[in-house]
Amino acid sequence: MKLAVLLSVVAVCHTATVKHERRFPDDFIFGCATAAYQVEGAWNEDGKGENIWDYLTHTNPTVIRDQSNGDVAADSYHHVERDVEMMRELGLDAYRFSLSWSRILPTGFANEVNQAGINYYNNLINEMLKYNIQPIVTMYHWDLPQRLQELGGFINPLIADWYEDYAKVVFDNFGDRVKLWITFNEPREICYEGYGATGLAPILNATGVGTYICAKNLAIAHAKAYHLYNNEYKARQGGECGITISVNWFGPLTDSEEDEFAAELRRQATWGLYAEPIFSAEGGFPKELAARVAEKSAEQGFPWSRMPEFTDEEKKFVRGTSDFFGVNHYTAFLVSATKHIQQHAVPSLLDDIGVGSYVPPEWMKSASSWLTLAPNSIYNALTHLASKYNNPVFYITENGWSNDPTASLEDDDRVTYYRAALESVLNTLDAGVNLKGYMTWSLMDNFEWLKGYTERFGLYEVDFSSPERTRTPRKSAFVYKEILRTRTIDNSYEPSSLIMTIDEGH
Ligand code: GBE
Repeated sequence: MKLAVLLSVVAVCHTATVKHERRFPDDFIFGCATAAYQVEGAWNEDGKGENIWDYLTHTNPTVIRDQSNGDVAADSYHHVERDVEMMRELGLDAYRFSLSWSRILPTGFANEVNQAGINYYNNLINEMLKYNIQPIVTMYHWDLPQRLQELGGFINPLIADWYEDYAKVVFDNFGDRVKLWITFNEPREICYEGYGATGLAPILNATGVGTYICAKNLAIAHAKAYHLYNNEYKARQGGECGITISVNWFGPLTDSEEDEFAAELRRQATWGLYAEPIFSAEGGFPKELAARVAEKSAEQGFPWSRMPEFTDEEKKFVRGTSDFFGVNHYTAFLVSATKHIQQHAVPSLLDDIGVGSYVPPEWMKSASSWLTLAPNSIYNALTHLASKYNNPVFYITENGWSNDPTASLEDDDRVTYYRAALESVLNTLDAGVNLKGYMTWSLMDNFEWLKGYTERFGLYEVDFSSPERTRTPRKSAFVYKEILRTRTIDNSYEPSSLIMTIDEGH
């Protein structure tokens, strides 16, 4: 296999001592990402409808660590010019943002299109294009219209039709200028955290059941939007349509066969569940996981497996429906068949796989409990995906680091993280992986879901106590800018001041 050959060549080169400068290709796309609910604010302005995050934060505020919400957030709805100015300051090639479904379709359905919502995104896109910044648009980043949730959300198979109707409105209005579409951000977080646990809205906690049903319905919804684009827009608009899946790395704790299998089960349960139906040659859910859930379901007295099946027709409909593989990557975990095992609800996805996971104490810690700096984890995740799925086009659509709201603007931990991550990107490119671009999470501080404003991911700090939501670049912003400008990583680079300017040509 071509990739395997390339991988062994790289292994040899890395052991050699010649230290020549490694460059990012000129056409490699560098950007930053955000999401609608996390930055926009204006939660009920100009005709926007209520979504599940409006509903959750307003009716159940104590589930948010600081009892905050995204009512105003970074107020990006009123700061298009400043947001684009930051992109120019950094010299970004692209900016990834998401569309708020209920801002565009206040009822959730396509009976009523909110022109003010369309205007907001038109202004943003047009302002970016003035400066040659490419829009990468996520069509769904977790903010389902509340009415659709009341009708079952992703547990109702009709979600696929509702989503297709929404997709049509989106392609009709923005497809003349948007050439990179992401149908869904992170199905695992939507389905597992939202339906199978209590990590994200709608915190349904239907453990062991909700995740799997959602995963199937979401795959069909994604495929419907893909086929719609492919059949009715692509020839005219010439863009690409894909999906973004969160792929952290799960390696075995030891090299025993049991630990390797445990890691494989964990990978299947964490991202294979969403990737396999779309990117594998056979389609459908991952086999070992499906067998395990069927077995557990039978033991537990269920007359059917808690994991639904795809019919042959559905498999065919879903398979191959992504022009690229969008990867959100943050960290890694080591997986064991016998150690670090915890008790979980029965039934639940974690009980179904029954493996332990471990994070070595020497991996640098962020402000988020789940996020450490794991060595070369981008390389580990992407080379694995590339050989598993025949090296499709990849974009890293998120990668980032959190710190405390009180941390100084000199965010050396984030600088360390980004330099390590981008070294890992270079290793990945050297290995022959078809990786075309990289986006940081995030351009600016924003509403971090259940963690509210207590964890900050921005290259720009946002002052949430100022009415203007003043944005100030952190040291990491200058370092990222320098990497983009030079296309290389210089570990000794120090910004001479934290005063930002726009370079010529941006
Ligand atoms: C991405 O998710 C999201 O796309 C983005 O919206 C988000 O802001 C960004 O990452 C940073 O989180 O009790 O702390 O372990 C963990 C990445 C909740 C995956 C955090 C939800 C990581 C999924 C709960 N996780 N996130 S706990």
